[in-house]
Amino acid sequence: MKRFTALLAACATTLGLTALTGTQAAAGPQAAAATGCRVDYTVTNQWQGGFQAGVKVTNLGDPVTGWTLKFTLPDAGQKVTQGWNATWSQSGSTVTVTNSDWNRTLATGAAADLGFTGTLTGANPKPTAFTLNGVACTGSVGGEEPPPDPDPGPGTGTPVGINGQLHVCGVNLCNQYDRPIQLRGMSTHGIQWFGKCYTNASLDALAKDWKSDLFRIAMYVQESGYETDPAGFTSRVNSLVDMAEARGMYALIDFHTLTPGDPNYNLDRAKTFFASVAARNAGKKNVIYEIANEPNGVSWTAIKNYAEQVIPVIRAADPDAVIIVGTRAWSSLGVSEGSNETEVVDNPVNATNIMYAFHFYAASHKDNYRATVSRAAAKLPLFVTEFGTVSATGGGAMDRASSVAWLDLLDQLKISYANWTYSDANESSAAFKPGTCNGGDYSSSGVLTESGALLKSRISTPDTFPTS
Ligand code: IDC
Repeated sequence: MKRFTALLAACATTLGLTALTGTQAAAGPQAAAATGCRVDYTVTNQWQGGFQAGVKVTNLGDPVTGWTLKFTLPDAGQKVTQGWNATWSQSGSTVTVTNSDWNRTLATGAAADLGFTGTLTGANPKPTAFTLNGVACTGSVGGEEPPPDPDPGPGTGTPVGINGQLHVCGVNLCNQYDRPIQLRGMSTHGIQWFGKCYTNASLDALAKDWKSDLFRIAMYVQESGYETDPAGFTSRVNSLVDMAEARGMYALIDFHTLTPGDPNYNLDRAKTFFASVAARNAGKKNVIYEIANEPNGVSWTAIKNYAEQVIPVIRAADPDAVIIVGTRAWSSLGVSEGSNETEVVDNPVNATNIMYAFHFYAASHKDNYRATVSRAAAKLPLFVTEFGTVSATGGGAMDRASSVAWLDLLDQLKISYANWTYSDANESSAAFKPGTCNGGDYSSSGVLTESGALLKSRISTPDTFPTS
């Protein structure tokens, strides 16, 4: 897998990142507006019958407000199936991409990071004839910074470099030295809505400034998610796994079922999705699978039955990865529907190397939930794959006292966690202020919300991963 990644990276360098032409400012007595643009085109992934590409368009002229990018796909078999961060359409071989509201203004030197997945019949020639607002993009390539070397290996300072392939040992998550560890990190918001927040710059900030161990990829199944474009979402998840790997972070692939609450509604989709991502990522050490975000209004028996059908599909392709099973009542171990952990303790999922999810929202879920976790942690391997510092709606005031009590408890029990959300959603659970993802600054304290500041201060303290 390492070799394969290296090959892909090599292809991206030679085939992608293509200089596509610049245009100069018009000179003359009546100086017209300066125009010009550059496009960096990168094939980020390719598979039988399809591919994914990044299109970064940089405005080299005067600032523009409202823009249209056009280009030509040279192979008749290339069809855009899903595009993001703009509105995409195709007519014949011409693709037209129009700004989203949030990126309509491009200052001089500013870039819009776009991307799409496409179908393919044969070769994958790069597009030609890029224009921005009708002007050919002939700007020279500035040269993208290459991503860090993937999978730096044991001994290097990243979380994956130190801990390697994880496994469950007793009620703990253990590293390659068979010692218990705690991973601390952040969850995306729904990637169908907040794709713009997950760029090289934001992932660099997460790995370097936040020193995050973990990046949870929340792939909603409904609400304009996976069910609308299985191939496109699968490929986006895979790209995000690679971006986490390149920075030495664990990637938690979250099959974000929510409504309807019975995961069996999505059983066939789950089998298809996990067969694909498990086969594709089997050789990686940084992948953890979360098979159902929050079952609700459904019995533990039904959830267990779902798990016992999905887990073997993952194991067939990726035998050694840790798998996390959602629990009853929005992954509250049943508490939010009047039950408790005993239903799981008495009737565990019939599989090994698995953990159980526990979720909480600190302003809504307090002492009785903490008591449940304290009890259950002695009997079940728990992983807090999602929690908020606010109310269960994702909004309302942050409850600092309850959040700190929770985080102290998780640290003490070495329970891993991911916080909802690493995004700039207009809700108090988001770590960034609204609008942050329209720019490139994910590092200064001014872009953080109250919740983001608390989480960054907790996550960025040194890890104590045992190495022998
Ligand atoms: C919320 C989002 C919100 C979105 C809503 C419905 O913050 O923007 O409109 O989902 O999709 C969960 C879920 C998670 C929720 C979150 C906050 O796993 O999807 O996100 N929450 O309500 N469980 C408890 C709380």
